[in-house]
Amino acid sequence: LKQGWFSEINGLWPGIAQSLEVEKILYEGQSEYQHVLVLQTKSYGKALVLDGIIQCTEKDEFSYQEMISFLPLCSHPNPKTVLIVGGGDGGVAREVAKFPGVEKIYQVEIDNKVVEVSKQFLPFMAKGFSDPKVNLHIGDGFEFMKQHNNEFDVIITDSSDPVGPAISLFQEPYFALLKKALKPNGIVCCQAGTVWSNLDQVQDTLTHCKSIFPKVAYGVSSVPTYPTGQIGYMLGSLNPETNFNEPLKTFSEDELDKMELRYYNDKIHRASFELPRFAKKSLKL
Ligand code: AAT
Repeated sequence: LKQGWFSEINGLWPGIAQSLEVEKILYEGQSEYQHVLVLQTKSYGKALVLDGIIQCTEKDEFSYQEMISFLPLCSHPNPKTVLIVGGGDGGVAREVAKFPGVEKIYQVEIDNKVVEVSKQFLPFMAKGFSDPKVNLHIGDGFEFMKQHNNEFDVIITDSSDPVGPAISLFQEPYFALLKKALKPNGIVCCQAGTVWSNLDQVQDTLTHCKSIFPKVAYGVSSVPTYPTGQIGYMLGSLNPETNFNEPLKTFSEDELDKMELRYYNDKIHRASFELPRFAKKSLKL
């Protein structure tokens, strides 16, 4: 930490780094898989950092966790069984548990240390784990997927960026395994990087997804503490009739308030798939 600032310096986004002023280091340690850091920041609350990359901050995590959950859930006619890959902080489990009709939530996270540290320092997200619908399994998402067939309506890959333990979750064999693990007409949604810093990566993920799923879409939402202030979501459906642009499930203002949604609504859902011209052209969407 240079003069009390954390900078997210990484080869995935060369020459540019987000910085957060740090008031206190709450936790620092090395797990079996990665370096784990929890910071008390000056303006964004608590922050979870893995291998030097910001995973979430208290102030803006809801944008990512709500969108990666509600974009696929609202695009599926009746999601009952959901799998989350990654998401060791518990934030996505917290969001999926809110969705009416979801009966069972399975989660596979590789690093138990992330779960423990989140339970201790980030309870506003880790509370997701205490929902009785959630069954957490510690293990590698890629290996887990090999053992499951025809089981899930929706699979959400809330994974770290394609370095370290998450590399396999961005390659084509993973998308083939996702298809196998889904029930008929199942839907997937994966963290997919942004068009400003990682257009090539988004293009690759899109190509993999397209080769497996008859219907795909790529949406974005704004998350100030992710590189370039946004994050993308790659969606795939086994049902060629799926129209990701038009949510099948919409909620009233009252329902959104009760579910404590602070980012997502049906208008944001539709808008998230509207891409700037340069991105639309290079992704051929
Ligand atoms: N919800 C917060 C955002 C994350 S967390 C990503 C999680 O994926 C981490 O807990 C990490 O331990 C887990 N993970 C990484 N690889 C695997 C794997 N192979 N199997 C299961 N879990 C895995 C994502 C932040 C995105 C950052 C954008 N720059």
